[in-house]
Amino acid sequence: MVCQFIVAVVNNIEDAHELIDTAISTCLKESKPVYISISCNLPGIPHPTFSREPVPFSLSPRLSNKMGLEAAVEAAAEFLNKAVKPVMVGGPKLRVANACDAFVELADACGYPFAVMPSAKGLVPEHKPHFIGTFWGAVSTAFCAEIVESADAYLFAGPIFNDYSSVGYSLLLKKEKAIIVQPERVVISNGPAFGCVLMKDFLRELAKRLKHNNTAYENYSRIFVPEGKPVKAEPREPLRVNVLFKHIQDMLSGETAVIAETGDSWFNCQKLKLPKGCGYEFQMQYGSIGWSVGATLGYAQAVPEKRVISCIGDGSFQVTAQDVSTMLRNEQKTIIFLINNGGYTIEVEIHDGPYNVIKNWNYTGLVDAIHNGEGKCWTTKVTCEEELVEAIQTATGDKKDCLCFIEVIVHKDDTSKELLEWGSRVCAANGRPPNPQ
Ligand SMILES: Cc1ncc(C[n+]2csc(CCOP(=O)(O)OP(=O)(O)O)c2C)c(N)n1
Ligand SMILES: *[C@@H]1O[C@H](CO)[C@@H](O)[C@H](O)[C@H]1NC(C)=O
Ligand SMILES: *[C@@H]1O[C@H](CO)[C@@H](O)[C@H](O)[C@H]1NC(C)=O
Ligand SMILES: *[C@@H]1O[C@H](CO)[C@@H](O)[C@H](O)[C@H]1NC(C)=O
Ligand SMILES: [Mg+2]
Repeated sequence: MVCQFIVAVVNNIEDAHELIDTAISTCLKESKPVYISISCNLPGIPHPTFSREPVPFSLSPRLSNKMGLEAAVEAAAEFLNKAVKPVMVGGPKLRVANACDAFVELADACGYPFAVMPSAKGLVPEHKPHFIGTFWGAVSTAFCAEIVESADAYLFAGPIFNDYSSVGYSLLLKKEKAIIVQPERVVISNGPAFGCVLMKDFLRELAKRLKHNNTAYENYSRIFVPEGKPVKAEPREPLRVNVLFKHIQDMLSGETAVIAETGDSWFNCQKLKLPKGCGYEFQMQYGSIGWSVGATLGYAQAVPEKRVISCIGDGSFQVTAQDVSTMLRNEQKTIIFLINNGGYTIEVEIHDGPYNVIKNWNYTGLVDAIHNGEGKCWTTKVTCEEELVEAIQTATGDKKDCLCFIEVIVHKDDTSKELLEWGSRVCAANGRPPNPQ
């Protein structure tokens, strides 16, 4: 059992050095967060365990067990090389396993079509011809679930199957058909498991051993029909969400990054096609609303060369709105689309009740008040496509050096079709009878 993060509590100067070094090396080795708590009266005290000059620090790299790796690759190659139409699916743990590149190299080498689980969007390039979109059961990209679920073998790299990613436990997958690759473990066809095998090493070695097989991709190409376009809006017709996202799609490039908040934005942003180099972040494991405002602040600070485009629902924004203040203080030039549908629409589709309606705020008024004449900020409200187009032109033109906050007013029941389907299935799973004791 590997814990999710470690906490170092430094209460004595004597063990400070060891606790801090252990925490930092764990952070680097595991690619996981660590928390270091230090009593406030300790930092000023000199202590001989801290040398004046920094001592060079190096970490021994993690290594796969050679025999285990060989056995796992052998078994996986045998299993996949006899499959008729194999596919690959990337999961969110590709990131902590530092295996995103190895995953793509394997996909390139074997010719299998590849997809991502929703929480892995952004970890692999989408402009590759063999990329077939998001595998998310009944709410997958069109033609993706059909190809994955009908395959006779699939390799999942770093998946997390939970109620949300499995659409209320409704995926049609069979363990017998799967190779599940976790950061340090490989399980083949619900049978042999190989431990101490690093995902990155496994995928790289497997790439050398797989026969090229593009049957599933050819099948996909034969049946593929491009998706429809939103119905054209009438002049000054109230703005529809599908029209909004058509315009957001057109803003994306290698110089942008998308941050998607929990809510209907999960589904609308998931459908965006990311051009080469376009960043993408969202958070499905906990789905904590309000996450995106802080994530927007952090991303813009860490990656100043990209313009962040954030899609945030009104309900979520109310949780962490004050982070806009720090964005302005740090002169960030993010574009925030505040999608005001008057409530917790995603929750309405899971379980409706009067508590899903929230107090309406004057969101642009709030941001203007935070701005208070200090820093570069531009806000506007849009209610139709004409106003949206003008706002986007301004945000990417005259106001490209400003934080641009665009409040988009839409109907409370204007949702993606994916949310309706996903909500019904999650609702059914949430309402299932408890297991007998
Ligand atoms: C911290 C936290 N509180 C409550 C929830 C439950 N919850 C999930 S989505 C949601 C509403 C999101 O509303 P909004 O941001 O307006 O999105 P949309 O209307 O587009 O669905 C709530 C309350 C949660 N996920 N996290
Ligand atoms: C895929 O693999 C199957 C099983 O080995 C084989 O019959 C088929 O010809 C391969 N297809 C392609 C296009 O390589
Ligand atoms: C895809 O190709 C394989 C091999 O030719 C075939 O068995 C299968 O039925 C085809 N069609 C689909 C939709 O999978
Ligand atoms: C909302 O705030 C804007 C911008 O600060 C302001 O112009 C507008 O009058 C406010 N709306 C209402 C209804 O008070
Ligand atoms: Mg909302």
